[in-house]
Amino acid sequence: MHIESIRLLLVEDNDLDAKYITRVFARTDMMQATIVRATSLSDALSKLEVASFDVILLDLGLPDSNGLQSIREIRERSPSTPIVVQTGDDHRETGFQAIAAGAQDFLSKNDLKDHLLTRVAVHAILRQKQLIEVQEASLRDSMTGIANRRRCDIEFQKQLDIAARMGTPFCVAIADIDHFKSINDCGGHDLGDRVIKEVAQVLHNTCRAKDMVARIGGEEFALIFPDTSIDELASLLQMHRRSAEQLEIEGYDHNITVSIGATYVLSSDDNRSAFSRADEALYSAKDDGRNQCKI
Ligand code: GH3
Ligand code: MG
Ligand code: MG
Ligand code: MG
Ligand code: MG
Repeated sequence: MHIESIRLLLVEDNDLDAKYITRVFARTDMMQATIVRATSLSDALSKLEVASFDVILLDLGLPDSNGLQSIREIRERSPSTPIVVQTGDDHRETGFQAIAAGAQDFLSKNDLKDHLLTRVAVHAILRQKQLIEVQEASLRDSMTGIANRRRCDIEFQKQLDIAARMGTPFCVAIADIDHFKSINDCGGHDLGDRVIKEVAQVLHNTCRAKDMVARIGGEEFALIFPDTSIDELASLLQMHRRSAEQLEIEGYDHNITVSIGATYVLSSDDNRSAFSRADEALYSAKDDGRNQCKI
């Protein structure tokens, strides 16, 4: 069974309550909770300053703050960490006021025994998922859905390290759609966008599992070929070039072609030097008439 691991900030001034809650989490095998306890609002705020948590379990009666003010101050410091409030009595009214003030959920003292674990876990896990989604979106090109430049930079560095460590060969390339301006001129920006999406998809489908294609500019794509020798490279490039050439775009009767420039990555290279060599090769492919690959 996969055990979720969560980080909980327990804001509770009462030692007995804190001990009870800590014990409930220690006894479950449903999740692995790392609990950091704060005994006052100011303590909680300074802990939030230096660490991040998946969820905050907040007692509303604290020595330096009472009631909803604690929620507002925590929200200001940490706008998106979920807060589960413990209401001192089972008054729903306090709970709903807490939610209006910025909390996600509330538990009364009477609820703790049955619901503490699940409610805290649900909020923590949803938060973790949300963070993963945000992170993934930040590495994806929103128009085409493939990797973006940032993801490409990260992947390049990762593959450079692997190549250095394992002594494996490593190549990169840049593909650029030929005469793209005339596609835009002929069918408008919408057609242009459609072509970019189709080319992105076809390059993506042509990649082997270990390869990566990223959109790094308007109609420019970077390709990363890990563990690939210069001999293998030429045929991979041709496969990519042909896959674009074979595309059929509805409402556009001309061939779509790409030019590709590629290079072998040296251990002394960085991102910039490797891709600028690929770019030089790309220029030379354009100069020689386009729809071709150069190394
Ligand atoms: P070449 O064969 O030399 O590459 O010629 P080209 O016409 O493709 O020239 P270039 O690469 O300079 O043209 C890129 C054009 O792509 C310029 C810009 O107007 C257009 N463009 C950039 N981003 C987008 C986009 O997201 N959507 C559309 N439709 N057009 C874009
Ligand atoms: Mg309490
Ligand atoms: Mg208290
Ligand atoms: Mg172009
Ligand atoms: Mg271009």
